[in-house]
Amino acid sequence: MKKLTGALALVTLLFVFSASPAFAHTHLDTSDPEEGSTVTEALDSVTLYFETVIEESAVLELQKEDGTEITLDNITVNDDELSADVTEPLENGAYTLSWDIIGVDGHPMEDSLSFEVDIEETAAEEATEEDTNGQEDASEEQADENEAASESDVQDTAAEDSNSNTLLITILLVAIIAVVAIVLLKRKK
Ligand SMILES: [Cu+2]
Repeated sequence: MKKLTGALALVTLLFVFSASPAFAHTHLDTSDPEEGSTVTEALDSVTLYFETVIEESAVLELQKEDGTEITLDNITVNDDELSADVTEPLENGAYTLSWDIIGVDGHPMEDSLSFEVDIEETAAEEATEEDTNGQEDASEEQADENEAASESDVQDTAAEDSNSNTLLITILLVAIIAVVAIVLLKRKK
């Protein structure tokens, strides 16, 4: 009887560990800009990072607080990322970025986040000056951006790897505990 109870407990444990992460809805993980943040430099793109891969058919919309729709160009799905270019300069104010995606489990998920744009006028003037400095600066900036982008990709991949490692280790631990428990129960007889 004791043996049966122990075995049942182990099966339950295994089930709980294996079932929880894989079958959840796909929520937003992080974003750029983040929910509730204040953007102080010209915003030229928005990116949403989801918990899982999403389907290509994603919808992404940007709205100013007064309801004005801001045109988003080049809306792109890349595995768990949904991004778009913001081609017109954003006036200072509050914005809502909303999405309608289909997650890895086939469920549609609709949500939104808010952020504020607050760019100082001097910053805007500096940006204009930079533009007149010619193409060299622009290409340097582009190179920096590319570098930053690939660095964050590497970090994302590393984070995913460590997540799945944690899960594997957990399963392994539970399996070891199961074996030890079974051996102990057999000895007690
Ligand atoms: Cu779901």
